[in-house]
Amino acid sequence: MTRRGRFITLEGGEGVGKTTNLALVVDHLEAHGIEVVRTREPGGTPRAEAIRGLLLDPAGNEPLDDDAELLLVFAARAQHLARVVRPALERGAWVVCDRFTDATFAYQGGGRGIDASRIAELEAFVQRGLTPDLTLLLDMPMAAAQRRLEGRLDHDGGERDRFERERAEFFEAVRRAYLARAKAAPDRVCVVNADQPLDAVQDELRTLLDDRLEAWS
Ligand code: T5A
Repeated sequence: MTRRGRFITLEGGEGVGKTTNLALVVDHLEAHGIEVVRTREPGGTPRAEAIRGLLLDPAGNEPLDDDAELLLVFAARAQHLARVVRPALERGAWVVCDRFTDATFAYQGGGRGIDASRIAELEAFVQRGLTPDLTLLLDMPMAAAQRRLEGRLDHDGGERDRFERERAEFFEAVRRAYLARAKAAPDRVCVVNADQPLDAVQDELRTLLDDRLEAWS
């Protein structure tokens, strides 16, 4: 019987370096001969990416209701789990995902103030017990992450999305909620200091991955 693959997620606030470091995680696992599916949330399938568009689009004069935002996040997740994550894990591939449900507890819970018990109900309904095996939480002070984000936006010429337009208090609440999640699940969530040169962040990530690979072998 094929052994189920491992499910690894990267988390953190805006601009902490998730996308940059996702590539390192994927490369490191592939160098160990592991088949890896790289994906992201919200998104990961054409329909889930369409929902991502609704969530991130700052345009329009109709504000998005917080409950509608929460349900859209989980609608995208249900589609992503059904079409990408579960099939990959079942055939023995590992899945490395840029954000997952910790982001919902951080953004919709911490940021928007939705009760965690309500989020947990949807988590149970949509995920039916599937949770990440390992979560790498990139953590750094919000102001420094904002400077990085501005650097990237200047470089790419992009516009801030609907979340990136939030105020500082929103991002502080997101960070607190992430750190609370890490404290509550220390075996699953590893906090990585993202406020250091990229080489140092990546050394830390490689060490964490090697520890897990050894523990899981
Ligand atoms: N969301 C998502 C919810 O509200 N609920 C949910 O349940 C989920 C799943 C998705 C949005 O959706 C919300 C949260 C988000 O707002 P996203 O694109 O996944 O959006 O998230 P962002 O944080 O916006 O992604 P970014 O691409 O902006 O940030 P990253 O990926 O954290 O950062 P990255 O890798 O692009 O790096 C930013 C810049 O910093 C540099 C990079 O080169 C880049 O220029 N950098 C460093 N510079 C110096 N030192 C280092 N160590 C560096 N690491 C990276």
